[in-house]
Amino acid sequence: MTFALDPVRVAIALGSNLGDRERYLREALAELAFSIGDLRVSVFHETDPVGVGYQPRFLNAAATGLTGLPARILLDMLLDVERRFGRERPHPGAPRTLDLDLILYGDRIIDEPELNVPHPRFRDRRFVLEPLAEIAADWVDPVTGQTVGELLKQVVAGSR
Ligand code: PH2
Ligand code: MG
Ligand code: MG
Repeated sequence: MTFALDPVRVAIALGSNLGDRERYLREALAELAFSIGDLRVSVFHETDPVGVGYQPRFLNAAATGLTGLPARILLDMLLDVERRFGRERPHPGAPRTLDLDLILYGDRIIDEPELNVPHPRFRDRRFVLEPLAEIAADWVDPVTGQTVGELLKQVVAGSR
């Protein structure tokens, strides 16, 4: 058991805007359940694409749960699931069958190549905060000290 750590609560954002979006999200959640226990899942939100030009609408969701995987191994697992669901990366921001972003890893702050947790842009993204607040409104962002619920309120206020 080289990699078994004390379980850490993690938050993952899911998105899809290509193909059978709902099926990709549902089946991705089933994959996550192999490595993440006590999985809690938001409802699926249909959202307008943000910052990627004209594209199909997204289906977004959030999930939280407990895992013994180190952050790097968890990230590799997420990327592997994306690939197995047909994710291609022709250019940054391209439409995707499945995007799985590691948003929070306990109260840890990680700044490593390809591994930045909390996710550096999640505080500005209503499509992440709205589903996440359904299941983890009280989670405190270790960088700002604000809860997910507070971050959502700010984003909503800013977008009016
Ligand atoms: N993901 C992006 C960029 N823009 N917009 C929405 N609505 N949903 C997303 O998941 C999303 C996005 C980059 O990962
Ligand atoms: Mg993303
Ligand atoms: Mg991603």
